[in-house]
Amino acid sequence: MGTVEPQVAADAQTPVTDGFHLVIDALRLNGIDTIFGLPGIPITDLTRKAQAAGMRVISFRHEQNAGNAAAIAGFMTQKPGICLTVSAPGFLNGLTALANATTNCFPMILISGSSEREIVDLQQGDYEEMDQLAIAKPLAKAAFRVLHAEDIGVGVARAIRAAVSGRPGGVYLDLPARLFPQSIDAAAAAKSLIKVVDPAPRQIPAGEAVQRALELLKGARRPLILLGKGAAYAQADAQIRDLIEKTAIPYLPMSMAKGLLPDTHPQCASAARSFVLPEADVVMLIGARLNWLLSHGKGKTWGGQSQKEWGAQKFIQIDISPQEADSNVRIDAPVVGDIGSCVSAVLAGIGPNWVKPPAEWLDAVAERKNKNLAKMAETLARNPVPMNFHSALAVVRDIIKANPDAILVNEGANALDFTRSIVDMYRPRKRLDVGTWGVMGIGMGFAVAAAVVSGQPVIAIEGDSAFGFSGMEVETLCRYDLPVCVVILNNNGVYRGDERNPTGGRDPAPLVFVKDARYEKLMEAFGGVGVYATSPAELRKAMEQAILSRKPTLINAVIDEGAGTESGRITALNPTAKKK
Ligand code: ADP
Ligand code: TPW
Repeated sequence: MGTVEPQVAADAQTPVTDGFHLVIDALRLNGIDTIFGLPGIPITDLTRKAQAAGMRVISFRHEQNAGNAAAIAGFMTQKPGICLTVSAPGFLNGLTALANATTNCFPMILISGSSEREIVDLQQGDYEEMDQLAIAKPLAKAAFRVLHAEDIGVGVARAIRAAVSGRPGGVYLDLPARLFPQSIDAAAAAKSLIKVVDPAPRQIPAGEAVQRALELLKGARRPLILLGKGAAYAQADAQIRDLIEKTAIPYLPMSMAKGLLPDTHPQCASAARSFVLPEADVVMLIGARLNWLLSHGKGKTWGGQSQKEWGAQKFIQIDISPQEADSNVRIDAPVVGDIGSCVSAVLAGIGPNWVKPPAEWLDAVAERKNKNLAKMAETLARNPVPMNFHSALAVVRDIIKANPDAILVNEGANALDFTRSIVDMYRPRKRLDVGTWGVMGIGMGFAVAAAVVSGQPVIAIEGDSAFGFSGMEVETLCRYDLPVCVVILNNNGVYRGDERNPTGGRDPAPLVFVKDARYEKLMEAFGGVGVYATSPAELRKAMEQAILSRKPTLINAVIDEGAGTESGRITALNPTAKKK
């Protein structure tokens, strides 16, 4: 099943092409210029030929990281990110990223080579045999297989449309090994390709839905706007900013919507989150789901234990998926359409006579916010020895402020929660993190893609456990010489590093790692810059240097092993958490 060169046509005058070239041509015709993947049978030659054809081919050390790279490239660009893998094990390694992309509404296409249908379907034990299409289906928004070279154009076009239209998601495209060397008349092949016209059509909301939303907003005494990562994805930044500033309504960004407006914006209510959620009377969700990250729109977070107490809120929800409304609580005014069109339609209804929300509400939000910000400033000003999350992240905060175009990748538990609340973001789509699942392992895949797609410096703030899931990709950072600065907030373990084996036996406790591990040497092994930092001053110097030099850098920022709580801020989901 190795690679086969295109056959010579019977009539040597007729130019022929093959499946390899058609896949590449179909992608390129649709503006896709980068492939994230890992070569092997039967797609080795596809990676070579793609590079020879001028595509950027970024090879990883594990397919999950290539898949995560593709997914976040899709989020950043609105073009489906491509992940290319070999059959069965490579495909399965990529599948976690595909499922995560679907969960997060990121457009990506996982393209995997597969073995022959006849053998797979009779279960005759082919090399890396697996019914990949069937396995991918429940985890993808759509899944397709192409058997004939003349159908490659249609297969790629369908995959692109499925990934980016409506609610974006992960798509699986199965390409059996025998497809690639199939020879086909070049003129017929060219005609079979499809340049997708309007892959993500605008979806205009109904006038009465917009009116319903406007009525609710106008009647609100304590309105709140919640921005989710769908709002960041939509690239309707100017309209969203306009809506917020014209209405003067306080807003709260979800994690990956931070920076859509600068976090320092006077209307940003992030520092008063636990006040505004239960107090608001009308909440307008823009590209955010009422899932666990928003306590399902009910309970204590929203003002009471019983439905009588929390049921007082009214919700407006702008979303492209007509099925999203009422998923957790009643949505009083669903507005279905793409965010650009919906926000523009709402804006058009906000005339010059718009009355700002009552001063009482705005003052109450401001008061709570300022109190919390002052408290935080006090905590950040402390300089404990050893460093803790706060003193290390105060440095990261300054670095991002000075470099607002840098992209921040973030994973861990405490490392995630503290970074989200301490480090302000100033520009849209600059914060990339664990998303809807809170999944560990996105770090290096996201960092590689962010650097490749944007050319901007990337700062990855990683828990030491989180980093381990994709750590081998530091070699990839060095190989492609990417301007990525990885900062490991190293507290010797999962959540923290001070647990002991209660039996007194030889094995360490399940949550702790090797003490004083020298992660920075991993980066040095491949020619990058490694720094061991035990103080905020050392951390600052190393980060500034990394941004300046654009060299792949790994800073092992040693913090107190007793810093951090089990599960970070989501301890409530973990009723048996060990209290310290
Ligand atoms: P967060 O985790 O930030 O709250 P979610 O991932 O839960 O965000 O929600 C994103 C929502 O945005 C999804 O319900 C998705 O359907 C929606 N969405 C994504 N892209 C668009 C778009 N272009 N227009 C409208 N809605 C969108
Ligand atoms: C794929 C469970 C959530 S957070 C975390 C794990 C293992 C690591 C926390 O430790 P870290 O951060 O990174 O050192 P910190 O700052 O708290 O010390 N497997 C997957 N996803 C998840 N979410 C887990 C396990 C988990």
